[in-house]
Amino acid sequence: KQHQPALLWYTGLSGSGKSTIANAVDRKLFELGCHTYLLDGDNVRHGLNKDLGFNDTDRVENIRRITEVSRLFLDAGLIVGTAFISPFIADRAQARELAGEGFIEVFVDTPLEICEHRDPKGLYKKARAGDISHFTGISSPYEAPEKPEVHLKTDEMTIEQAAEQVVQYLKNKGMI
Ligand code: GGZ
Repeated sequence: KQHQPALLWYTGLSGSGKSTIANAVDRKLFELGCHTYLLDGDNVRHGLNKDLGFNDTDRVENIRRITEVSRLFLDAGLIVGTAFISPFIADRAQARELAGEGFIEVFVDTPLEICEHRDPKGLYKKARAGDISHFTGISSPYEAPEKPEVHLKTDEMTIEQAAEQVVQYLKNKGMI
């Protein structure tokens, strides 16, 4: 199937569901015959960016490298997904600028209370106790998108519905 290169830039808090939704979208796109690649903490923070932590400077560098790698995959014609908190508006704006036409900001909008209640890795608990510093939403800021292309209010929908909303956006724009 023919499709345009695109960058699905997921952003949201830790535990918001970015990776889960991005994986569900990836599966749907694969079934539609699209050529995709997903960048997330598992394949980037543990490899290319394992020298980086979570202070502001390191997060900026994390997102800068992810943006550059995404560009390479865009050059190859893929539909790229990136699932990182990417808390700063300026860094997402930079990604938007470098990616051009095909940039799609996907706001995985899960309220902090819900993320903290889920706390799958116990990180919020540790952050509240002061055992993890610079934790997004607790001791480090999250700057929500002002005009995301796709706004997923995850407390009102299933993973399946969220993924379908992203795929529908791509279809409506004639990108797939
Ligand atoms: C936020 C942290 C932190 C701190 C470790 N703040 O839920 P997770 O575990 O799997 O996802 C979080 C992930 C965030 O990495 P990103 O590369 O997406 O962040 S950013 O875009 O801001 O650079 C969380 C874990 O790493 N983690 N310490 N202090 N999340």
